[in-house]
Amino acid sequence: MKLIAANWKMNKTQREAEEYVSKFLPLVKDVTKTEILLCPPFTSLCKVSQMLEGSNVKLGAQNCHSEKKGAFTGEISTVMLKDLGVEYVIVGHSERRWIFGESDEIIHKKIVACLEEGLRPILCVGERWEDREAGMTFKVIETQIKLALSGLDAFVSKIDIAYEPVWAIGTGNPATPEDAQLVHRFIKDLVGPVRVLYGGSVNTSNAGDFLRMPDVDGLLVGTASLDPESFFQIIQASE
Ligand code: G2H
Repeated sequence: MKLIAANWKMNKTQREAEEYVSKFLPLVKDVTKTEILLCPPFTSLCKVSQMLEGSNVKLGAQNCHSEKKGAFTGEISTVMLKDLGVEYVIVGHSERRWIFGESDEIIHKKIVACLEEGLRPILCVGERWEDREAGMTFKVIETQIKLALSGLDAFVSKIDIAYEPVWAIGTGNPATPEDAQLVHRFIKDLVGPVRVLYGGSVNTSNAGDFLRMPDVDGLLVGTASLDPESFFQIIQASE
């Protein structure tokens, strides 16, 4: 089944999240062929989790720490996320890699922590513009995946991968569906049968074009997921 995921990033107060979910759930109630995921900020997880109970929409977190508990001020563990009803965790988003300095080693540990807790990681990978210009796209993707999934071959069915070219994120300048298709195929040839989502400036106009590609198994949507009507339209493109 295709997965259409909303990454709200650092947006929406608890009240705004509540308003969103109240509008969103009636819109998507008849969606049956697509898995729907909302990833609000940590501060709204509890409220959104309560509202999603018994619905066809799943809950995800945008990050986690790799340890289960302890002296890690400001961090949130997979145990805590599981306790809130979280099922998915976005791991290694390029904003975590490039703004917060997350290494492939840290990302690997987070993936292991998710799997240990029965949470489904969405591993994000993607090249920067300079990598693409240097013809390094596939090499960068391969390195990121090999390091993140080192020793985890047996768990590939419990992981999703999101291809998010860094230059396409929040820029209004998406990859072409054909470029995405090439990278998605490469990822599957490398990893085996894995669900691969595309992310990076997905909107209501281009979602269908991505989803028509044979190896695009879903979308990770940022900006266009902040409005419930727009996100619903993107989901409809997958139905
Ligand atoms: C990529 C994406 C969501 P946007 O980061 O993960 O954001 O759709 O705003 O480019």
